[in-house]
Amino acid sequence: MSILSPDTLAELEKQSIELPSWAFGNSGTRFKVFGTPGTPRDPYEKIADAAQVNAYTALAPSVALHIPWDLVDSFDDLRKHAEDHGVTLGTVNSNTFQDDDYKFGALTHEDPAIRRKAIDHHLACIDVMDATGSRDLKIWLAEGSNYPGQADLRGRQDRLQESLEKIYARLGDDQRLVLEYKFFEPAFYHTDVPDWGTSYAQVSALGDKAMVCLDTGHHAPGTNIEFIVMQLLRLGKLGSFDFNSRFYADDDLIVGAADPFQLFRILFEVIRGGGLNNPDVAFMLDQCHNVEDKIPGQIRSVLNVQEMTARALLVDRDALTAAQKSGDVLAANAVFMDAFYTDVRPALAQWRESRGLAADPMAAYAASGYQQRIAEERVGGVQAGWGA
Ligand code: PSV
Ligand code: MN
Ligand code: MN
Repeated sequence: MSILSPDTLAELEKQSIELPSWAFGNSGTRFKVFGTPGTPRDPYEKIADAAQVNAYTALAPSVALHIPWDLVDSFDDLRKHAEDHGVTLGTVNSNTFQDDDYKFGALTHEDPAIRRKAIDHHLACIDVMDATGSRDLKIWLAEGSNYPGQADLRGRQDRLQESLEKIYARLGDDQRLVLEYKFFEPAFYHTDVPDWGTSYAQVSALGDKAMVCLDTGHHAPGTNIEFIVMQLLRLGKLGSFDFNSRFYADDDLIVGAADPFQLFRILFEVIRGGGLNNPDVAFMLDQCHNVEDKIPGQIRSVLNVQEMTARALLVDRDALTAAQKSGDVLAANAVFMDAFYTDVRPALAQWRESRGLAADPMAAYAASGYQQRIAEERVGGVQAGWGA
C-alpha cells in the first residue's frame, strides 16, 4: 500500500505550478551569459518548451509572460499556440527596469511624465492579459536609491500608491494585481517595496483585487519565510509565490535545491493556512538556468515542489496538535521531522505510472530526443535571453 493516502493523492493531482517564460531563455550573471544549443528564439518556442515540462509531469499547465520580452504580433495567436501545446498563458509580468527613463524610478519617479509612461506600460500589460485570458498582473519594481538623502522616501511611497491606483482602476472584474517585494537590488540603500509589510500596506489600500507576491529568494538570510506565508494567508492577501532558491542573494536557483527543509516548512504553512490548490494563491516558479539545461531544470523544479508538498501533507496533524497543546516540544518536533524525512519518491513514481505518466520524468525527457532535436533545429536567429 502506498504511503500516500487517497486524500493526499487527490490534493497532489490538483496541484499546478506556473512556469516563467524567461526560464527557457539564456540567462547568466553580470560576468557572462552562456548560450545553450536549442534555446528558444521567440515566445512561441519558449511555450513549446514549457509544454514539455507539463507533458512529463502534468504539473505545469500554464506559462507566465514577461512584457516586452514576450511581445508578439498577435497574443490571440500566441494563446492558440499555447492551447495547441496543451498549456495556457498565465501571469503577465511588467518590466520597468530596462529603460533609461527609469534610472531614478518608474511608478515612484519625481517626474509625472515618467510616472505616466510607467503606468501606461502596465495598462498595456493589462491589454495583453485581456487577449491572453490571463488573470494576474505581476509587478516587481526595481525602484529605490543608493545613498542616504538621495531620495524622499515618503514622497516615493505616496507616488507609488497613486500610480498603483491608476493601474488597479483598469483591472477587469476577474483580474488581479500582485505586488512583489524584494529587500535589495538593484538599489542598495533603500528599495520602495522591500518587504511584505510594504507590499501589504500598498495592496490593502487598493482593494480586494490586489495581493502580495512572495518570492522566496527576496528575503534577508535567516528570515522565517514560512511565518510570512502564514501571516499573509491569515490576512487573505497571499496572491502568489515566485519559487526559487538562494544561497546568498536573489540567486534564482532551482526551488528546493538550496534548502529543501525550508520549502517543506513553507508548504506546511500553505496547507495549514488553506493555500494549497486554492485558486487565490498562484504557485509560480521564478528561476533562471544559467549552467544547466533549461527544460530538465524546470522539470526538476516542479518535481521538487511536488515532493515537498507530499511530505508536508504527510504530517500527522492530530499528533502534532496534541503535542503542541500538551507542550511536548520534542514530540511536536518529531512529528514534523518524521514527515520531512519520509522519502516519497518511490510512491510518487508509482502514482505517476498509474496515471499514464513516466515514473521518472527526468529520465523520460532525456530519452525522448527533444533536447537533441531542438539543438539541431534551432540554428540561426537570435536565442532568447533574460532581457530579450
Ligand atoms: C528580479 O529580482 C526578478 O527576479 C523578480 O523576482 C521578478 O519576479 C523577476 O525578476 C522577473 O521580472
Ligand atoms: Mn520574482
Ligand atoms: Mn528576483
